Amino acid sequence: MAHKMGDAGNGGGDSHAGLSRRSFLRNTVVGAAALPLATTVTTARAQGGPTIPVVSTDASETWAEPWVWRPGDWPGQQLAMNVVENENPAAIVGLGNPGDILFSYNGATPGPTIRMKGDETLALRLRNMLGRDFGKTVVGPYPDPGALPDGVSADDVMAKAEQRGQLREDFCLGEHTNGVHSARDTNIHTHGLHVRPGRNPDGTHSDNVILRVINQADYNERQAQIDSPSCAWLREPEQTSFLRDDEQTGYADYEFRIGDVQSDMHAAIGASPQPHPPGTHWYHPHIHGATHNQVSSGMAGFLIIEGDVDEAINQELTGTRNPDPQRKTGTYDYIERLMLVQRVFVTTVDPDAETQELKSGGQSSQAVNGASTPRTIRMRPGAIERWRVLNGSVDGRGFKRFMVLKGQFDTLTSQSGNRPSTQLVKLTDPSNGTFTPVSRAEVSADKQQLYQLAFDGVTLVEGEGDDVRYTIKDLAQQNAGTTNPLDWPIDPDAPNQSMLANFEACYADAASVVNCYVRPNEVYLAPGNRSDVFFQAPREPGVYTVVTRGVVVHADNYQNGLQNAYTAPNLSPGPEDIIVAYVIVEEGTDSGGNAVPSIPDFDVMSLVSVLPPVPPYLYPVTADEVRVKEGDPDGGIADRLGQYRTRSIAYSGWGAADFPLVTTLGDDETSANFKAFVEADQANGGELELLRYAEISDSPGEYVLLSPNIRTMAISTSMTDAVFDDSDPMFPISAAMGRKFNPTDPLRPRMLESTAEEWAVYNYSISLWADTSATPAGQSGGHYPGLPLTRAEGQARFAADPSNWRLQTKAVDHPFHIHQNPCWVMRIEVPDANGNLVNILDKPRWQDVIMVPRNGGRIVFRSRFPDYVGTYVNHCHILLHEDNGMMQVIEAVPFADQANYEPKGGVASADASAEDVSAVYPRFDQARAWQQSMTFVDPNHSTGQTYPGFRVFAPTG
Ligand SMILES: [Cu+2]
Repeated sequence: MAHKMGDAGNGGGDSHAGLSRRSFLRNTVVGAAALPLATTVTTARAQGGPTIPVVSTDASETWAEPWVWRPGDWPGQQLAMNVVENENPAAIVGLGNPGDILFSYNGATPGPTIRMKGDETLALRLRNMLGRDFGKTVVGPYPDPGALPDGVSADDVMAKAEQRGQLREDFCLGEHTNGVHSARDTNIHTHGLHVRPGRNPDGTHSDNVILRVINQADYNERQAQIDSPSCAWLREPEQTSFLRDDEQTGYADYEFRIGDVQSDMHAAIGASPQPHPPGTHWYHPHIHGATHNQVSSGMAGFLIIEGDVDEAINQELTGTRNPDPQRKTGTYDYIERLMLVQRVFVTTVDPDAETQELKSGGQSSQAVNGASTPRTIRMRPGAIERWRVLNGSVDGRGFKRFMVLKGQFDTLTSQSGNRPSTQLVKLTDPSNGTFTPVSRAEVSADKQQLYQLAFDGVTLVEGEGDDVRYTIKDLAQQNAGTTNPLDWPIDPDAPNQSMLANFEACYADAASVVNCYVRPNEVYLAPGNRSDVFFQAPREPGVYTVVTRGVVVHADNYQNGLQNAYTAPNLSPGPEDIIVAYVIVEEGTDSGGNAVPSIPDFDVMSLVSVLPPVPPYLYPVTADEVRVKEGDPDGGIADRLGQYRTRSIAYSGWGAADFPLVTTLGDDETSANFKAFVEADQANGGELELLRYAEISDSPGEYVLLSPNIRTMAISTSMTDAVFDDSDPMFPISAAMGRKFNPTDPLRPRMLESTAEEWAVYNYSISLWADTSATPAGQSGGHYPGLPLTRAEGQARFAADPSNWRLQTKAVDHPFHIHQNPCWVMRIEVPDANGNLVNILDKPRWQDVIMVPRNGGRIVFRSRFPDYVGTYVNHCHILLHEDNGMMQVIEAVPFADQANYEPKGGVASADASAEDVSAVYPRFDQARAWQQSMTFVDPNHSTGQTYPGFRVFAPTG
């Protein structure tokens, strides 16, 4: 199976008339930071120069969506989902001819759109038609090859791993391996569906994300190479086949049976089954180790459940309950459009391959429905469209703000260090094609009105008690009348400095935090989020631009870049904006060229009155439901009656590039423990030498702790036992320690079926600050001893010494995603500069992906666990974090004594103070968060690997 990397660089997709956009950009703004606002960019057709295309209002509509599969149209038939690899990626013809995709469903991206009713069954056969996997993956406590100090080479580390039998070939690896591996295994997950996890009673697969469908070539390889160290498990006497229990070769049959939601409740009251609520969901591979690579290569598609909400809206706007959703129908030209936005479109996806040629390194770009050039939509003034928007981005920079802007905008890409950044430019003189860079405030002023119908596939719900109803949100009213500190004016003589000041102003107080995150007429979408919005074409004809703007407060990268810009002025990374579509608004004509009557006025908010009743399944989860009551299955267990079922877990850890430096030097307790750890190890033969720490080349006998090959991201299963075991300074294991994915984790959360729980999820990935002027003994690359300071303290030190102090170890907001059951989210709490938590959620709502803010941020939600028992997962939807082990198995259990929630005397609420919520769910301080992020258990290694394996304490100073 050969994949030609040589073709990767010339992928199409970006071509406009004349030079490609990319080459234009390279020629124009390489090395530039934000363009000075006075600069204009002209199409310069007259000079024969490169161009930005001007959208003509005469242009015809080019909007395109994948083909549609409706199970109801094909009774008894399976949808064929063939996972194929492109032998010659440059030749692939996807919907938008996106370039060099490597893997796809049926040869195109996105995959087919599935539209089904809430009581139907989706049957599909997933075939893995990929070739043999080339990958070799290090399993064990090895350092990241890209973050080694002087004197240690990646080859040394790999040789050591090979010698110890820990450089494994992917065809024998399984789901227990955390890290990037097995690019050519696959499976499928229905993101957002309330459906049975695992298998159906008849053995077909339902939403089974533990299943691994391996390809025939790898299966053959296992038989041919059974003596390989990688396949030791195959030689165990009890192993009777070439497959693990959770593996299948070649294909798998799935049946997603989504009717009969809340079956227990309906059986109990003698009511008839209830269909799955209608909504915008999606499907994508969920194969641990390769999820990031497969989803980012375009393996994703819409999964739309249709039902009463849609029929009511259709009836009102088109006069018929079931029009073709892809055709303009009725007085208002009503149509649905599907928008799959992906920030990164990875074109080559086998990074663990043996040769550089097969590794990642080809071009990547953004894509909308698989197309990397924006397409056009035509609307008549007053027309109403429903857009189902999916943020299918997979990475830490995939947080997006969806909006529609008046005018034609385009993006200019510049190269900042090794990462591209983009800046919006606006067409300011159509007569000569002049585009002008625009400030953030100017962009905000061009935003058009949007109405939000649903989030994460659930129609918005409001009210309480007996008065619960569906609603629509007028996004013009969302935090209206405020300004975003990020939009404040920029000093043209010191743009980076004043942008940094604006950034810091976001965290000054509670109101500033809210004003930065919650903006009128836009929808904040973390990777994996969906939102349904109505857009009503303005009365003013012209070109409008649908954009997803990058979120700069999602991580420390932007702040860090602005700080660096003090000493290297051209390195300010910009946000990343994606042009989703151009909307040409113009009155229409008939085939004879005569004007047709204008569309009459319609108040979109009036649709609220036609929305159907809310099914009990989507009623807000009350505190009373969370409380253990008499007659409940767990009511008879000692000390449970009257208590609330609660749970608190924490996401934590850092990327390898940001790992703080830890050495045996110094006289703090960590250094002493580290020293003792090394000596004990050496006394046992020094087995771990080079694996996760290395001798400092100019200081024999002293050691530096290396960043691990897999990211340190992990999840703790309980905060109850929130202290390290002090009895053993070497291996402090506790439930509060971060744990990497283990499909049979004995400490997994267990929820009692048909009850509700309240969860608090913390993010203890924290920013670390360092004096980067000194090169500490044991220095390794850009790694410094990082101090866990509050944002205010770090900023004060930076202000006092901007040449040297930096936010050096960067943290990120983790998008928490849970399968099977949506969450009634009550709080999303962002820490201000002093660490005080600010709830940015104006009203509770249903979600299945929830951004958990870094630096000790918190979300609080309640969830019901009806209908299904069995294991499923929660995980970070930055999918590389997931592949690296930031995933946790959870289980809905049928018997009360199996549940392991934490009974508490109180719960949180949407309007309680953050302090009151913290009294229920105690927070870690920064020093404890540092410990949490530094220490995790990886059960994939036979010993139950702990990292780093000795007690660690945050540095102070
Ligand atoms: Cu994450």
